[in-house]
Amino acid sequence: MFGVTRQILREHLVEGELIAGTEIAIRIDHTLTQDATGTLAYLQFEALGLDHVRNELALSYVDHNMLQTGFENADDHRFLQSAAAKFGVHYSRPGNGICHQVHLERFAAPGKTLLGSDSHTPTAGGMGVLAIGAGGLDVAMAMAGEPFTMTMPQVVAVRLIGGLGQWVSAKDIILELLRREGVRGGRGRIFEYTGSGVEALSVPQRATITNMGAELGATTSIFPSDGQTLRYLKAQGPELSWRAIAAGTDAAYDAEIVIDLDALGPLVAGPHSPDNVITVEQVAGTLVEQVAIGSCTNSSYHDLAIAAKILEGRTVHPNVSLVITPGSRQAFLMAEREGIIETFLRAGARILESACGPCIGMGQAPASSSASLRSFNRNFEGRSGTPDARVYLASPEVCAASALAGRISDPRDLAIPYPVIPLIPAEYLIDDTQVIANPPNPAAEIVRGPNIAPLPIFTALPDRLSGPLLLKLGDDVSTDAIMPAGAKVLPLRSNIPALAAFAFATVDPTFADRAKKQPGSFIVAGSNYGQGSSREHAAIVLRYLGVRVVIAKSFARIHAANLVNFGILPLTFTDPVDYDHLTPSDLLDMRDVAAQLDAGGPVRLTNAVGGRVLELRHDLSARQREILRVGGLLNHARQGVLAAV
Ligand code: MIC
Ligand code: SF4
Repeated sequence: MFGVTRQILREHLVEGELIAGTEIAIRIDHTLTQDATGTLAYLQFEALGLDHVRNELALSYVDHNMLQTGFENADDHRFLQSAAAKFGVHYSRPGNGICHQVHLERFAAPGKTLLGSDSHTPTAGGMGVLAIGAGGLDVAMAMAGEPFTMTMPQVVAVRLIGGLGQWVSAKDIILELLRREGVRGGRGRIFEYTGSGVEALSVPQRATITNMGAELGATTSIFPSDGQTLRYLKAQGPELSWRAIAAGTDAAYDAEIVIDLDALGPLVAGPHSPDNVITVEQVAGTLVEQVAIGSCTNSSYHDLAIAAKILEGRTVHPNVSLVITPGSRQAFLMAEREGIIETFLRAGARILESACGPCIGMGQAPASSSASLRSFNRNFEGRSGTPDARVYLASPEVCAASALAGRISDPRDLAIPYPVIPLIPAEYLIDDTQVIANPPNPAAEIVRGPNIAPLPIFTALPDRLSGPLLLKLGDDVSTDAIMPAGAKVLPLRSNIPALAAFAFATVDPTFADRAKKQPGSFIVAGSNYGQGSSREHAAIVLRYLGVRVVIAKSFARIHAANLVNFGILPLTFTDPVDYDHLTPSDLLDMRDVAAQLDAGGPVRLTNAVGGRVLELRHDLSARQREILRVGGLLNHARQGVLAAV
């Protein structure tokens, strides 16, 4: 018998063998897009020339671009709604909730594969779904019925033993894993949760853990489908389908990590990385001016209920702005029905709509150089919208306790008994009216406003790449640094020429101009380049600005795939010393590009300044080399596989 991961992969395997490190292709059942990545995904789907989606269930959620300070976001929503109506995609309307939360509640089904154009797609792993984040173009290909290709990861068993104590939550389990493994610890790995400690965890708790597996850089994270899954699905409505998926007792894994839940206490991730994890005691007393409860990590009905219980009958500290974002309309409606919203309001909280909101810098940027404590999953520098804000991440319990005190506080010090709230209610409130289930309608018109710019056309890879080294970066550069989001930039996601002006804006405001003037340029980075978001914009804009090669010590999985998809060559150092020798004034030259890549050996580049020869590596498959050769996946798909359709 196999583990849960391998069972689902075997059922969906189209090509290859389940041997870690080799290329496999799997059939994708469900797809998910959100608006900030969805506009490009549907433009790309349209460019493939198909009139309807081919996969079992395709969903388009609107949750990121919700501040409508100009026409742009409203135009995007209209475009998405009309594209969904044409292609036969379910459309979850703005206000219905964060994609991962709504998906878990209403559409996730154990044993399915899900590909989503958002890095937190693995949230559905809490329900026994093999759920993977990818760039929008990969999702467009899955909607076209194409299998998804990836390198088979190692499967790591995370054995949970014991049980969570009072005031300790699922967030603390994943923060503990981040503390141990770091933001690079999940690269090339899938985390499969096993052990007796799994049984007591509800589906929403499991989803908090699989959601933040993205911060480890993992391909995905998954729980078995068991009695807890059945309970959750029953509470979500009788029509939802359940099947048991358990790991065999003799299931083999590539590695094992054991976490003793009894030994855990409340944890906090400090600025500016989700793996900068310390105990709440270590950071208690830090003044906070903002506390935010929400995001796809911790905004379930239970998360809201427990925070409300802590706040009940009290008022938040006068120096704290407490903002609450219920993860979905379902959670919002239930919180309203049960008086939870009233408790929040009476405590002085500000209630936002069900959307990503502050998590992606769409409003609620904290005050200058202040600290914000959030139940979210990412705290990269500047992501909140305030460059010098310090963002801490913790459970809803720690957040609520801290909002009362005005300082980061240990909820165990609250002079109240631990609130007894069922982990899931007997019945969730079901109302699917805000999801439009579209049958395909090829005659429908796609509506485009001026913000929907045509896709840039990319040319084939030349046989000689030479150009300046434009930027030298350090380790763990996130896609938030490459292509910032936030209220000003996010509305331009469907307009690559306009968006490109903001590439690396917070790192080097001169970058976009310099790049445009010097096409054929190179970028150099340290380890884990491109961690975080799945936004393919971080690759497209660079390609649009003329960047042809990124040389890094290592790459984050989704971003490396996105670079290839848009015709940028990702190379890695064989000798890390070469990284130290490169400087931003260098001129790099690579000859016989295709032949060098095909040869499989070291890839040689000359630095025209000083004449040093660099020996680099690539781990591109034959398919990826072909994609690069023709200038990207869209060109490849149009010329090849889909041409016959
Ligand atoms: C994020 O959390 O960074 C986002 C915004 O959800 C992204 C997607 C995007 O950039 O649109 C993600 O995680 O993939
Ligand atoms: Fe939205 Fe934040 Fe979740 Fe990304 S991490 S999907 S921005 S709530």
